[in-house]
Amino acid sequence: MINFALNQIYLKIMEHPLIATDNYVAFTFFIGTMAMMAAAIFFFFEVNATSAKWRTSVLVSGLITFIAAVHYYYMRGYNLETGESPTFFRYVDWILTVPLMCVEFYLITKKAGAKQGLLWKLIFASIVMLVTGYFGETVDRSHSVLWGAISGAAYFYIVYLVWFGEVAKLAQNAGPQVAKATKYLGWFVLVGWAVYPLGYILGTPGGLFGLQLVADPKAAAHAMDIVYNIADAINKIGFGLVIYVLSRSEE
Ligand SMILES: *C/C=C(C)/C=C/C=C(C)/C=C/C1=C(C)CCCC1(C)C
Repeated sequence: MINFALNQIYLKIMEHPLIATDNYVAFTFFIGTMAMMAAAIFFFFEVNATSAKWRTSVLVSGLITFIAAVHYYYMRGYNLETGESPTFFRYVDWILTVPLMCVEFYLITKKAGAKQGLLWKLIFASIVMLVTGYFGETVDRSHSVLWGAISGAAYFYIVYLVWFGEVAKLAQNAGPQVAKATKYLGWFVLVGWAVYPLGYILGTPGGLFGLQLVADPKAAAHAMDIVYNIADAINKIGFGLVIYVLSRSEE
């Protein structure tokens, strides 16, 4: 059954044009697809062996990587066939997966009394961050600095909640294991997620504040895709693994 499914996936992948060995963009899309698929399968299979207390958290880790795997599979083909950045589908992926990553903060601090209000704050901030970022990257490129700044403010609000705000305080009361996991997740948000604004700057024509990092717009778009692809794999799988370790560290 699984063998058959994997075979079908393999055949589907092989329908697409071959990846040239120097095509790093398509290559990172390919590796991204595989990594996300493997991670999703791992988390899904582990759900049953997880104590009831953490089951939803591990399931959400599986959903995050599964949603990403489907998008990466699509983006890989899109990029190979058109040579373009699949910006729209990248943002569709983010708008589904980033709020789910925020849900993880709520789930692990719920036992310490996290209220639904916190969940909505995190989800709302992540949606503002992504929608304004999308505007700056596509619809209204001439104001990409302004949109980037609004998006950045929403991003820092999430960082604030996780490091100093409600999430941090609740995590302290939820026991040492949850506190430790929240610290690790906090580092992902602070450092891992900061890579995206960097990609945004790399991809913005003319760069930011007159700082032109990559002159050729095509090369800039490629650089942005590679940066986003590597960051996605590290952030989504890493996030899931922190949750997984937490689920195994407490009885
Ligand atoms: C799995 C995908 C993740 C964790 C994506 C996260 C994306 C961001 C943190 C994006 C942030 C942005 C800014 C802070 C400013 C410029 C626009 C964005 C959307 C790239």
